[in-house]
Amino acid sequence: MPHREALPWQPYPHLTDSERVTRARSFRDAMASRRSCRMFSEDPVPRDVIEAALAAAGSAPSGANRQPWHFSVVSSIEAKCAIRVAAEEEERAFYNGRAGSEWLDALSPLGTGADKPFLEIAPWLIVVFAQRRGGPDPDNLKQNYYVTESVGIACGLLLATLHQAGVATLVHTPSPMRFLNRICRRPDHEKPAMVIVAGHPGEDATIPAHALEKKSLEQIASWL
Ligand code: IYR
Repeated sequence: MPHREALPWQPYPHLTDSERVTRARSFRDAMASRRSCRMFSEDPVPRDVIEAALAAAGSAPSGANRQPWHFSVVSSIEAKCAIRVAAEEEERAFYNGRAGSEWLDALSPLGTGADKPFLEIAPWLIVVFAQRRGGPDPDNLKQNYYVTESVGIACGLLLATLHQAGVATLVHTPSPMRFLNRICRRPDHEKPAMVIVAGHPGEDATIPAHALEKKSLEQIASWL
């Protein structure tokens, strides 16, 4: 029989509806000020901040509670440099044609290109791996479920926590990114999902105006 003990629901702190609205709006406003940062400084961010953000990510709901994620936290200059070199090689192929013109047109308002100095400059790179299979016995790994969705939710919580802590982030997705398994020494059944770059913005940091164009509530939601 599976382990199926049930514990009483632990009530959330009591709030009035008006307090709920206030708190929801305040979190909305905090998150609305998050911007993707592409120019970082070398200024350090305490490891305790990263640990707390990873713990928040690890609290995410996941398919069958399998928690199908692994976070390789990179701060050594050697590993950051190896990631930069390998990522830029893929990005050069991407921007020199592999992406296709429609994709490159979509990216042009962001002003991105193949050079990724931030991969070496920012103090932390969190390489997120999605575990297609997992479990306690490495010789008998079990299928995981809704892996992409679960990892996406965990990464959202990670980004939200870092933003709350006043740390700038970028979701970086070199394509293809299998080289990350080699550098981070992760097994083949783990698929790299994204690199979350974390640090403080550089003095030269800018935001593409395009990034401020957010869809309205009417555009993103319908009520039935
Ligand atoms: N991986 C590339 C391209 C890129 C793709 C998307 I979709 C973006 O939103 C941003 C960039 C890069 O990092 O430049």
